[in-house]
Amino acid sequence: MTQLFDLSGRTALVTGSARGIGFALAEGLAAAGANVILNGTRADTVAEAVARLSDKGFNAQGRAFDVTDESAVAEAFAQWDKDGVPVDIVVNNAGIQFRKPLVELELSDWQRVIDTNLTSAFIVAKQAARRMIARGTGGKIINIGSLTSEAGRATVGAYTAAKGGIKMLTRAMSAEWAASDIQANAIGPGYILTDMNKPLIENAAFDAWVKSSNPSQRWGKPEELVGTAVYLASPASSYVNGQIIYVDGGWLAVL
Ligand code: GCO
Repeated sequence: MTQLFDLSGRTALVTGSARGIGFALAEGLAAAGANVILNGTRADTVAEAVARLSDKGFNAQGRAFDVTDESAVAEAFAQWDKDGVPVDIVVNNAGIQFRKPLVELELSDWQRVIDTNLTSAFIVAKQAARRMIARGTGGKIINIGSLTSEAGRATVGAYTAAKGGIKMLTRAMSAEWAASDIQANAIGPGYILTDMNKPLIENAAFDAWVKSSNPSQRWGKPEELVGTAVYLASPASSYVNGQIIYVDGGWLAVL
């Protein structure tokens, strides 16, 4: 039974994994046996995160690159080709938040959010899927969505558009890649205790809203996303495609 969730011998790339949800997912996949590749924009924070996992005995390496830069992503995959590192699992986690009403939002800020939260998932998964298809050994794509993949929240319009796109891009990936035994799915986190959400956590009214809006009556923890990520990264989900699994305390399930 444990083989179902065993990731031994597989390599997982987690984008935006120097901290927060990405780091928690990388650690969880490593604990399930995967070799993990951490990513972020800064070499120093990526190296620190790799050291944290290596100190725990996990097989971790890192590469700092901008996931919105197609040539940098292609270069990273070319290096892994040279190193004989087959990326079997991709977690498209990299994301930023920018809170401003749409009528005040600069196009440049809109574009930055769309590029980081949506376009990067296309850029990275394209490079990975090309190799998975060529190898003929299948693969796993796990895109990180959001409650805003389903519902809008005022002042996060670009993020909402990107995360809605993540849900549909996941389905598009399934349409094209499932026949190559690549399962593309998504995780939709609820409100999670992360640095990105610090301004919200510290806002008493917002904190009260989060607690009153989901039946679990609390914020989620990054590590509470790990089980779903291991499931979607493992043989246990070999016939699951195009799904988004909400890990949100029940928020979207109740009125
Ligand atoms: C916000 C938050 C949300 C959460 C998460 C909810 O400003 O509303 O940043 O976007 O991070 O995406 O699922």
